[in-house]
Amino acid sequence: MSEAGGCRGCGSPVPQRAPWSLVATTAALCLVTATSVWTAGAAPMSREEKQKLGNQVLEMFDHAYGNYMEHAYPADELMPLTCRGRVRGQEPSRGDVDDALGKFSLTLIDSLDTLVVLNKTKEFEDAVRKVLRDVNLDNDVVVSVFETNIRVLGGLLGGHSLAIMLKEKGEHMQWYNDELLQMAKQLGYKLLPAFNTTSGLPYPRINLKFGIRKPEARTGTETDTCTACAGTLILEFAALSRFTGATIFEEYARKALDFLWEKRQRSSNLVGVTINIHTGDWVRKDSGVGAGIDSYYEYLLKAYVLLGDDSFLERFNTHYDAIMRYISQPPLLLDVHIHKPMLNARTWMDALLAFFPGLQVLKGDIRPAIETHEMLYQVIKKHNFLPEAFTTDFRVHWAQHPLRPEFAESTYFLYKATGDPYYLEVGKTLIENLNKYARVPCGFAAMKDVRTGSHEDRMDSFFLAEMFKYLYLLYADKEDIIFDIEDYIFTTEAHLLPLWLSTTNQSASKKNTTSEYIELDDSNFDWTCPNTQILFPNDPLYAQSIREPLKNVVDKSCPRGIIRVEESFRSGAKPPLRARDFMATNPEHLEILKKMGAASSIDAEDGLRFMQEMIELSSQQQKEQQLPPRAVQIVSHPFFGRVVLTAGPAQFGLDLSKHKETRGFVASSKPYNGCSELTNPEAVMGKIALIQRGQCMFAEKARNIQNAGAIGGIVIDDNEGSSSDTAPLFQMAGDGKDTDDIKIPMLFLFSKEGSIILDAIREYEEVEVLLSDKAKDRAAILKDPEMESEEQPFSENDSQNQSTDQLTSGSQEVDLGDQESPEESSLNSHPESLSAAAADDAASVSPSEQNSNPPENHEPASLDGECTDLDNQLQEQSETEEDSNPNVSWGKKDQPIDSILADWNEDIEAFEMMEKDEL
Ligand code: DMJ
Repeated sequence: MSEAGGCRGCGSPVPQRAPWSLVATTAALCLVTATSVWTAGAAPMSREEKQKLGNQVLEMFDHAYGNYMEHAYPADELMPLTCRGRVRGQEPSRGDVDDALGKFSLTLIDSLDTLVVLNKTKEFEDAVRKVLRDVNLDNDVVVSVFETNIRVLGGLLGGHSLAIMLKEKGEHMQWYNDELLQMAKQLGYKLLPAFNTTSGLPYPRINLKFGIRKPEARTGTETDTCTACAGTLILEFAALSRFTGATIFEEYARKALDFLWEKRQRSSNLVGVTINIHTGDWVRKDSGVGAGIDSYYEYLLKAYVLLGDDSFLERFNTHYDAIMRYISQPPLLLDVHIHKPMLNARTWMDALLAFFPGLQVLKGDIRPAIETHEMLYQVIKKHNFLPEAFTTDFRVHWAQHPLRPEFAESTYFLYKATGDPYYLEVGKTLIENLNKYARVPCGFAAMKDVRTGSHEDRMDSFFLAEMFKYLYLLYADKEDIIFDIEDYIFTTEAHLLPLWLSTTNQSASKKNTTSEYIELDDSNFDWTCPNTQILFPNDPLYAQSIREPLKNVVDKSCPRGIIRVEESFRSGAKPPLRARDFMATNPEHLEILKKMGAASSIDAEDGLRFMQEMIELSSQQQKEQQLPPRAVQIVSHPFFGRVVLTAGPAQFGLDLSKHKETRGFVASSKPYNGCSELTNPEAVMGKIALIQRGQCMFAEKARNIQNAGAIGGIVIDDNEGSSSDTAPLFQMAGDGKDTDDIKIPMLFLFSKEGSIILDAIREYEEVEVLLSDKAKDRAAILKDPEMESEEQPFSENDSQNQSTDQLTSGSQEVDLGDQESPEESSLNSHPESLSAAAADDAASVSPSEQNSNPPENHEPASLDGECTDLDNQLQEQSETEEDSNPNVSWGKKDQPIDSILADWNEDIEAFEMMEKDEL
């Protein structure tokens, strides 16, 4: 333990506290001192404006939480489009994402401490009573150890921390007797069997009732886990130990961290994304600060802050140096290989890394934090949200956005560190975008595709645990919060743990076996907390000056590969062969290829990059043959454009990406399958016809409804329960003949999305929709005078009044004549048509393999002049120049070609896995 804690160079010490507590408190204090420093740059925000935004956040939270409690509780999560609870086993499986759901009212537990931060003490008291009364932790469900720890154990501990704080204040929670803590302890014991491995790294999943490896547990055969999964336990487990005196939890979490530290790649000091829990071998050797690793780093630094143990700081600093040396390429953060850290492992970044600027603030390294945050903000300004993954030239790589809070988190910490009102404006944009694009009558819906604005029937619990907390705190003054937030540390799920735990029940840290007592040298404590007096010496425009050069980084992107070529060009070396230029018929290219990997490390690097580019190029080409998803936006009362359904495109008919959207009321065709001349042309004329999938080709359906006068068509899948949440994007192909005669737009909806429209018809009769390539701005939709008079967007009582609960209750039958109406039958499958569909239109449908990762529907962002010219010069040069030294001595000449090729293969497999992996 260093004397006087780690915050050298920071403000005044807090003498009543022990040194390790002082570290945490001072770090927190350092964060807040900055608020008064800022005097210039973005215009200051008035107190009234801040209060207005704070109130808006409160109203939004009420909308999300209220709808969860009313329509979903006690289920784990709210499904905001269908306005009901998500119960595991009752919905189609979404794979790993569902491992967060343990039938333990996840959203309620994850929301507990948010209620107190938002000053909703009465609701908190009610919520705690509900948790104690209703929540069962003994369900026969296999859950993720990581998610259960950060969301449920963290949620219970955060709730307990604030319950005892309130009780001590003497007004609320007077009845509380550590019941949440007892539940947390029960849950802690349920998670412990996961650690029964030789390495001490936990299994990734556990059965809440049966534990692990018993036949009835249905888990325990996994061999790998992610680094973050094994390395994000110490805060919750140590808090549990220190609150209860049961040291075993902290011991187990420490042991897992010790093991990861031992396994770091010793020359680069980086860790991989996944590790074998039995052998400790790295399974995925790529390394970044986002998905799979993120909170491992976060917990090393925060464990130091909370527990005051210098060994955690030393580890964090060692990793941080490596990150800044290899991964940080400001403003980008790019994954590299742990063994070849100069080699990028990807050309894209994931959204989870958006937490990193916030962590850099805690570390005190503000400059790169400002840079990366600004880059991310530019991406958000372009796409309204941060897509799950985006390329180094800022194109969408994976278009989903599940309302992740990481960017809001970093915005909050940067505001605390700089006091720059710019970050208040950033928060305002986040609030506006959430209301404009994600808010639906029954909560907030995740974005299925940020480019089309379509929704997913999903509102993750972290949205309530984190997003509203950080946004509210961004605008709150000290007096707006009923306790001192600086006395707590945020876990990765933004749960609050009190800093006084550092001095309580420390025996587990004493039992720590592998980390030795070390006296750290002073350099470890440089910038362990941001001291704004030093960071912004007499220069309040400092942050702005860092941001300014990045203002156009997204619009005028210059892909990184080009930059490296530029470097090599300037140094006089021959430019490497790029995958996009490769021609199998060019002997020079073949010669270069042969040599790659067998000579100098630079050429080997070029070889690896070439292979990587080839893989990406071919997957890009595959993607380009697929059409992007489209959107069906319900614009009539009470939706007013808020519900946007993901629709599959058609390879025929009006191309919605080139034409204005089609708007119209919907009408079911008769016959519903649309396979013969319609018997109800008067009902369909001038409308958008609904047709059921099956029994004939899609083009035939399109022609029949077009002949009846329809202005568009929506084909609804007849496979009951199919949904864009779980099925790949669906394209309707033509019939192999000329389809130029089809002039109307045709879109495809899976059964779940289709039934939202059919239910709406039952309830409201008149349902108007927009068919487009991208959801339209609601303001533009509401320009329609008819609508303007009907709705005031986001009025005070907007949230509850217009909930889609009406959709699911009290159905009014619509008379559709004598034929079977879709509204009557929407919940029944059509067994006869299933086989027919398989025989006909199923054959003409091309499911995309890139459902959740649809390609960007445009050319790569154009390069600015400099890049393009340089690129051309280089291309010309590579075509004319002879290889200057064919006998060049390659650095790896003693490495046999087979082993290099094996290395390549390994890398290629890793790239392919990355492509497939969920973040
Ligand atoms: C949260 O559950 C946690 O922040 C976790 O560490 C990773 N990210 C999700 C939300 O995006």
